[in-house]
Amino acid sequence: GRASNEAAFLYQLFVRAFGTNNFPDCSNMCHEASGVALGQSVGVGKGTVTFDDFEHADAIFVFGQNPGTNHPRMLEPLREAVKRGAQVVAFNPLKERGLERFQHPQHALEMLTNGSEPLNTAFFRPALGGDMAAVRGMAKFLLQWEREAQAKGEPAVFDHAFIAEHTHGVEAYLAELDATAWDAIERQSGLSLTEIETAATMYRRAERVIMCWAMGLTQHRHSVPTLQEVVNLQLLRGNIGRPGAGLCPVRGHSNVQGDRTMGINDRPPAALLDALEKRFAFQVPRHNGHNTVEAINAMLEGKARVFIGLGGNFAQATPDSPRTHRALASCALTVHISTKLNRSHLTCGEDALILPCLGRTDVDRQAGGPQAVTVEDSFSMLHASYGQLEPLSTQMRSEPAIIAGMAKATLGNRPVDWDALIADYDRIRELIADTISGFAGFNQRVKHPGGFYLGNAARERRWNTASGLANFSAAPLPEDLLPEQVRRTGQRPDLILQTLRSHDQYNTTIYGLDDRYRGVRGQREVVFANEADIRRLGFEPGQKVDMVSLWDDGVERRVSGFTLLAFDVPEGQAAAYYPETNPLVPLESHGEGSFTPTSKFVAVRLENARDDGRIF
Ligand SMILES: Nc1nc2c(c(=O)[nH]1)N[C@H]1C(S)=C(S)[C@@H](COP(=O)(O)OP(=O)(O)OC[C@H]3O[C@@H](n4cnc5c(=O)[nH]c(N)nc54)[C@H](O)[C@@H]3O)O[C@H]1N2
Ligand SMILES: Nc1nc2c(c(=O)[nH]1)N[C@H]1C(S)=C(S)[C@@H](COP(=O)(O)OP(=O)(O)OC[C@H]3O[C@@H](n4cnc5c(=O)[nH]c(N)nc54)[C@H](O)[C@@H]3O)O[C@H]1N2
Ligand SMILES: [Mo]
Repeated sequence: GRASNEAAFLYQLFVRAFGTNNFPDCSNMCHEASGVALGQSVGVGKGTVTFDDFEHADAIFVFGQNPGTNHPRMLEPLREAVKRGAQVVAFNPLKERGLERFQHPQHALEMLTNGSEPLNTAFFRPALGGDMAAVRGMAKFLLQWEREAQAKGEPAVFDHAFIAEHTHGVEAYLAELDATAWDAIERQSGLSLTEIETAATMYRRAERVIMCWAMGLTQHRHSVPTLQEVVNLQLLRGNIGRPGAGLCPVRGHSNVQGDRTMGINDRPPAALLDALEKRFAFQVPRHNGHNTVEAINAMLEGKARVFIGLGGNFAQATPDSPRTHRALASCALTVHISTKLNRSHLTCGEDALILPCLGRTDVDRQAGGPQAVTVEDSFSMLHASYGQLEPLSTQMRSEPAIIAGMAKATLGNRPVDWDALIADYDRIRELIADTISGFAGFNQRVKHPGGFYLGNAARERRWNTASGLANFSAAPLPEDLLPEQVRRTGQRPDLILQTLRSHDQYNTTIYGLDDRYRGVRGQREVVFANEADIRRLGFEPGQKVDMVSLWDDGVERRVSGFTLLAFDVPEGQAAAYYPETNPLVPLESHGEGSFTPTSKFVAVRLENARDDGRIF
């Protein structure tokens, strides 16, 4: 997720020339559902807004995201929005500090800007996985109001011109809204109909709405239909492809989006493969490759014998940790190209290499002089940067140089002269310009101060979908949020656990043991739970417990010695930190159509802590 565009492009060229599309990637565990859902619904798997849109929005909805810790630069635009009277509406079971702050503005003025309305912010606390039902409920209210408006001859609630000109499938969707019962919506969302009506009112009265989301929406079994429901709601009022309105999946790693654009994709689009084949003299593999979950299975089954990690901490970030460690250890060769030592380096195949590489901030000197690399941000802006720091060692190489070296040793000077590309990265960017859509004139355009905008067809209301239109999706709500594999065991979970980040970590890199906004000091092996639940289950706050997850395969998945913290968590839910809780997530528990591990929905049982400490 952090590899530059240049490194990513060379990597996919090397791997495809070798003959596979096996690109398990951090986006498989992150925003994959966003890519799949938006691709089907609006024809581009990326956000449709730019930074400027935040200044023009009348309402910004923030679903399943903790910006105070994970996207602190977003707080300022949100604050500014509240200040000028726009609405900021959060959906999050936890009252995350960065979001809650908007509920209690420090200046009385901020509270009064929205005319006679006392508050222009709201906080809704859904059940884990309950957002699809909540958004469906909002759409159902809009439909009711639309019908009432029609009956009374009042102005329409829907944007009929937009729906007629730009969308497909509205009738089926409205029929699905009618078919969805209010009590199912209430039960599954974990919200009252009054709360959903309030949210729908806030949505309706805003002329321009941005919908933001992060892992709270993407790491569920039904994440793809959940995100498509968010799109449905936006389509009803034409909130895509207008200034101040649109869709905003808030990303993780600095170049996770660019890496995908460059072709790090286990399900590559045919257009990309065609372009590669046309430009380079080799037959590209056309079969799908392995995503993260499939890659772990392939290693376990002995079908994949070599693991190469371009960054990341595969052993820790992935689900079902003991199994994943076994998968890596069964390889003939494991290779890690890394800026920092991590746990994955100790999970070795028969042969194991650690190749330390330069970071983005290090000066990268090649035969043609110091080199710049480029990244793409969440708003599809392309930027170039030169490293400024002297590398720690003269023996470290850049990511592109390491990849080119491996490629040359494996394939010889095929399909390109690898050394020549490394001498001057402009030559890599020329190949990108030749093969990746939207990159014509890359070398010239990226010299522009501030970079350049890659463009986004959906933002211009051009829909690269099969129907040529923006598609309403008429998926039913899941019958039950609890997966079949848990129901089959006949056991009721004590709690539904979500795994999340503390303030002192960046994914698997733990900087400290504090979580300042949640008031945790000096510890990470904790479970946040509602005090009523803690007592109902026969425990006391502060007591240590084991968590065992429920699944139907007879495998015991357990973490030990976690301290119960009484916290403001909705009843029935719990939260604990990732990656320590990854042993609890079954490899088979993943999103339908996205394969993303269900890190935000793990059915668990609590037991008295075993005194043998951690088993893993
Ligand atoms: N400091 C720091 N910054 C980071 C990272 C980091 O580790 N540390 N990681 C980066 C990466 S790769 C990513 S992907 C992003 C992640 O950014 P986030 O998605 O903000 O990260 P999480 O900690 O997983 O938080 C998920 C949030 O969703 C809420 N949530 C969980 N389940 C549900 C649900 O079912 N419905 C709703 N509505 N909400 C739910 C949780 O309460 C929590 O607030 O952050 C990036 N930025
Ligand atoms: N249970 C649970 N599991 C999750 C999640 C969750 O919320 N819950 N979140 C998921 C998400 S959103 C993500 S994105 C993944 C993250 O999964 P990963 O991307 O695998 O994890 P990171 O901890 O970000 O990887 C950090 C390592 O990358 C290397 N590195 C850092 N910068 C560079 C660089 O510039 N170049 C190179 N070559 N190496 C570098 C360093 O060696 C560092 O140790 O985890 C996923 N796993
Ligand atoms: Mo991520």
